[in-house]
Amino acid sequence: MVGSALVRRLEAEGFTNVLKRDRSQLDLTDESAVAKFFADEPPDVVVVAAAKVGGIKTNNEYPVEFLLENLRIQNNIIRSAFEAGARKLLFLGSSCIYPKFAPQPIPETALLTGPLEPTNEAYAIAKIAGIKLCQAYAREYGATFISVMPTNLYGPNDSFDLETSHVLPALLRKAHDAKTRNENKLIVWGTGKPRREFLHVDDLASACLLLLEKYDSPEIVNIGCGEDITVRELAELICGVVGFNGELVWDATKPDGTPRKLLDITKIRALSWQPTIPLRQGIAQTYEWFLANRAVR
Ligand code: GFB
Repeated sequence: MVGSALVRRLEAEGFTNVLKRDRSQLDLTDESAVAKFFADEPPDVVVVAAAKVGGIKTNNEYPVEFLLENLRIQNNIIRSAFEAGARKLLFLGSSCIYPKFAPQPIPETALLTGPLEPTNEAYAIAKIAGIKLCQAYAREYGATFISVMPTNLYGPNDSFDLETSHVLPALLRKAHDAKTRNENKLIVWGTGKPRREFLHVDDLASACLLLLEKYDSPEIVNIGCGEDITVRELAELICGVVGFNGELVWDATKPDGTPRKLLDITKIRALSWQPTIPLRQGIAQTYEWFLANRAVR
């Protein structure tokens, strides 16, 4: 989702020299394959958008895979980028790197000030290792390797798998399925009380391009929209967009996760960036994409 949004944005800006490989062409967990790719076609700028990602359930159930795959992917890319002489690298982290009970909105300085949320600790630890590796290359070798921390993202090319996806695409699909099957109930995980901040992936892409042009510090930068809503409010918003009028049923056997993770975006705003896609509009656009590309009719 993030990689394709970046490519869309770069191509819209007129770049014709974007090097991309999909999973079938290059296995990023394969150290020698990644080293060969970078040696054969040394890039000027590198964005580490690839990662094993997923929602609360799969993060919680597969900590080994989230740790190992993410460490392998990011270590291989960051190291090979440096060896190949890349001028700049941007590493994508996540808002889950911050402590479970961080002050809200969460400033970048909250990193490593308290215990993590257990449901995504493995993923968070891998992402923190990625940030630290970029900062280590900057300190030890003077590399311009920067890191950004996006809030919960959504948009075209997201995963809509009901078991492994994040809340927004999962609820879009559940509401769509319930509507098309004429069901009157929609099951939502947890209590509906946790608060989450959602950013359209095209807004993330514009922030990344700006930082690639204007920001060289190894200090991390948050990227969010500055507002959060409860999971219940999100579910109601999605039902409105999809046109599902049934009842929400809460499944308390599923975890809530962290109570709140609203990012402090003072730093990126100071660089004259701001999000442009309001949540309702972004959900409507993502639903259209889902209907055209993923929905089973
Ligand atoms: O988006 P989500 O899976 O992950 O869940 P996190 C957010 C909230 O939505 C939780 C609730 O309180 C879920 O219980 N929820 C309600 C649902 N219904 C559903 C549903 O059908 N599917 C899903 N997935 N959730 C993730 C981390 O945390 O955030 C990742 O696990 C990553 O590591 C990502 O950092 C940004 O927001 O809790």
